[in-house]
Amino acid sequence: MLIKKSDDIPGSEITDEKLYNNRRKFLRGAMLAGSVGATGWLYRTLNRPGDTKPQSAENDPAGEIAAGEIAEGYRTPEGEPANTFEEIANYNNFYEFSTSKQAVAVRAKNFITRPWTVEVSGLVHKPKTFDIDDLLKLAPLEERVYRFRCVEAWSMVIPWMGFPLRALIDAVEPLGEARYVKFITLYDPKRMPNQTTSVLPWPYIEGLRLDEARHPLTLLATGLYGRDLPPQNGAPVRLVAPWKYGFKGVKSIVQIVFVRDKPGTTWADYAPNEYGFYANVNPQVDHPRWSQKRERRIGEWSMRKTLPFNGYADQVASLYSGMDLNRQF
Ligand SMILES: Nc1nc2c(c(=O)[nH]1)N[C@H]1C(S)=C(S)[C@@H](COP(=O)(O)O)O[C@H]1N2
Ligand SMILES: [Mo]
Repeated sequence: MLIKKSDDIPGSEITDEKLYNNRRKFLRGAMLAGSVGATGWLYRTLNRPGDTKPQSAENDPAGEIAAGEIAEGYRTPEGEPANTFEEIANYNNFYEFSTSKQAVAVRAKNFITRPWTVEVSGLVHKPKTFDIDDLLKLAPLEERVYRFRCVEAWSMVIPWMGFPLRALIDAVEPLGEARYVKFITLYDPKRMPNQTTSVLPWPYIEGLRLDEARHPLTLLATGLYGRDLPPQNGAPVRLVAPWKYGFKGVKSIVQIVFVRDKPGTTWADYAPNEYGFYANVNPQVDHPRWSQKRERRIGEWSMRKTLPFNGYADQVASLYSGMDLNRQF
């Protein structure tokens, strides 16, 4: 993982609240209109142009409006406008397609995500293989605007669509011995071309402690900006735990397994001196090769201060009482 330092030029900030509320109104309107044409118009109207050749929402093959509600308490944070669709969909980490963030969208463009199943197994009373469209019916889709902080010290604000992972956990009824949840990405080198290389061990695996997985902030995300996830962002379903570094947010999940012991996870096993299992955002603990005190918000020039737990400390710090947070990346 590389890092680029940006110059310390103060950036002009867009008034978030007003802009977001407008977006929200437009989003509602577009959902009512319910047509791809209206959606294209929505993104042309609201989004700042991207700086590289952007994939626009308009030519996104999955260009459908997903149903959505904005849950109270999940608005864009003060002074932090949501990143544009173009930014979110054209600057990606998804090593199965490319290690170049700007190349992922192009390489993933024709990644087919229907049909798709997610097998949920392990220490549960009701193991089940869900068809993706049944999985989507487990709970109403909500829009959650979350900060997203990559361990490489860049960040975004992303309006996800999805539902709390807890709804799935409740549906399969974990056994008392289940203490961790393991999430596995698709392994199919024909469809994920970089899996023919050994840049990482495949498949990509991540995990959460069961209480983290049940936390109300933890999402299974199936969309962003009110539409299906683009392939490069982890279609058709990926994990989002906004207080953790981005690599915990495993993409294109095909298997979820409830286990007794802490599972091995891709980055923590690959470079244990650099990445940990917990990976809670912590400005006090530098990465061995760079500082984690500040971050570059994509679309801005000056660096922002990184917040403990990425700004979600009030909601999640109690999960870690008694743990030495400075020993968990
Ligand atoms: N399967 C898989 N999931 C993954 C990754 C990956 O390479 N493969 N990269 C992770 C990293 S490092 C980050 S920062 C986020 C990036 O998500 P985004 O491209 O939607 O912003 O996905 C995470 N999930
Ligand atoms: Mo990342």
